[in-house]
Amino acid sequence: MPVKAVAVLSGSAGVSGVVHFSEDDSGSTLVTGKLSGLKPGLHGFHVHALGDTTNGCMSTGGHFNPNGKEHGAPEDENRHAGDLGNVIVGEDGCVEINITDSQIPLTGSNSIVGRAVVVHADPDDLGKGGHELSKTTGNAGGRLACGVIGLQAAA
Ligand SMILES: [Cu+2]
Ligand SMILES: [Zn+2]
Repeated sequence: MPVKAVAVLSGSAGVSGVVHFSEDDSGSTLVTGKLSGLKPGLHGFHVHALGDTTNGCMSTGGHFNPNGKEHGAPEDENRHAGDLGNVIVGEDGCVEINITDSQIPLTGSNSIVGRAVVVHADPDDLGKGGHELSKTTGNAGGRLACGVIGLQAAA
């Protein structure tokens, strides 16, 4: 039976969404869902280390990084486990998410359950922007919305 999880995102300025996670037999996790209320274009999209929203998205910590790596692109060897790159928002302010990633399991010691998913104000430069924040956050700007990743009943 696949393990499933869900995060309900909320935040400032009417940004919201629901993101679903499903781990397959190979250990990869399928990430699907929809976000709305965003400015068209690229927005950084990450799993952050903590499921703590007591101070809004600010208290979700840094990017989930169990292996002590630098910030990077999803396809990079040297990346945080939580680095899911960018979502590309359309003119209607919405984006349908469809990502498969091997570093965000829902089981085991590196499980992302109980952590948070965050969407940012700006594009993630994937570690290559040359900014002082490129190697830690991708210089993706403010945290517009976030949600804690919680277990969901298996289908
Ligand atoms: Cu982030
Ligand atoms: Zn990162």
